[in-house]
Amino acid sequence: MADYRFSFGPWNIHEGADPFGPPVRATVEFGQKLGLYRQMGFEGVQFHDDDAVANVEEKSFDQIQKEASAMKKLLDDQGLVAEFVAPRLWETPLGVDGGYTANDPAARRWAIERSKRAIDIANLLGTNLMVLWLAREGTYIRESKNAIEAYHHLRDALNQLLEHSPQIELAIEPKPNEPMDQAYVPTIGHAVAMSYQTCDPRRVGGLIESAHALLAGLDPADEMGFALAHDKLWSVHLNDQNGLKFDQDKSFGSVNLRCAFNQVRMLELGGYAQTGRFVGLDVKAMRTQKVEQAHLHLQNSRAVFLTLVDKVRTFPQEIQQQCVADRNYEALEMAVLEHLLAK
Ligand code: GLO
Ligand code: MG
Repeated sequence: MADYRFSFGPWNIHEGADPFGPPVRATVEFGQKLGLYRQMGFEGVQFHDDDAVANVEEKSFDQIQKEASAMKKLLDDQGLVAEFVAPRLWETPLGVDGGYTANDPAARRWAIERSKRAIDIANLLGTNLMVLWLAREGTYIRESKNAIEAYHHLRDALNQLLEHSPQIELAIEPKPNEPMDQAYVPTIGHAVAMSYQTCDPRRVGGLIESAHALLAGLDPADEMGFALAHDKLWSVHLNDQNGLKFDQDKSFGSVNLRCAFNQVRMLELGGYAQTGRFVGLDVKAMRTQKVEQAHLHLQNSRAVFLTLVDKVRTFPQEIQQQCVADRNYEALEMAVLEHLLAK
């Protein structure tokens, strides 16, 4: 049976700042973070464009090429690979009203140009995957944009990115809110529908984050099932979320083990490990954590995932089939709970 491959991004080991307080931990240098990957059983590095090339907007193409190639060498030396590159469109002042869906045409042009550079970086890092978390594509008040036009702008942007590089694959990471009041493309259903509107639907898919699905009031396992049914689950950001509040990025399984079990079950049913795609963990350490232990949440999330793989594989098939045949879902539920509770 194929092994799962794990990934995370450098932002998943952070200094503990939140909207109400400054950093509380020293910065772990990038090189030190890279050293932790293999040690903790991770092989894939997720990048924002400016994680790979700092201040990317100020650099010439030559400079970008030089720095991205140097990053590729760093990865090679550590036996790591880049899983994806994501354009970080949400920090630049020009993107204050969104990028691809901004009302200002200059902002839309900027977003597309920056994303093309991110694709170039992905090519140089040796990955075909670009993730689009559409952070500021949406509205604070509905009257500020025309959603019909916005979705058309988004389709046009996706087309331009697909045309920029023949091998790039775009995985949209849906999220229903935060930082926006209402985000465009809030669910994987929206992302898949968007893919079919583009010039090359085979190269547009999705990344599902557990917390984002929960914030939309949806079950992450069923969101994954929808994407898998369309052959469009190209990455996951596993984590957990305690109710409808800010995006918490809690450790995988830490709030709802059964929900985590079902996400793993879905990946198993979909043969995800065999695709060679990564299990990404988009988790954050609590603000209270000391710097020396500010990576435990990643290690713990991976360990919970692997334990749940074992739980899925050892769930007695005959009981499951018998209960389904008898339509005895009460018995099935008890069997699941006993299996999860057993040592
Ligand atoms: C925020 C997102 C964010 C993205 C990352 C990659 O809610 O989950 O962490 O996954 O920027 O694009
Ligand atoms: Mg994410």
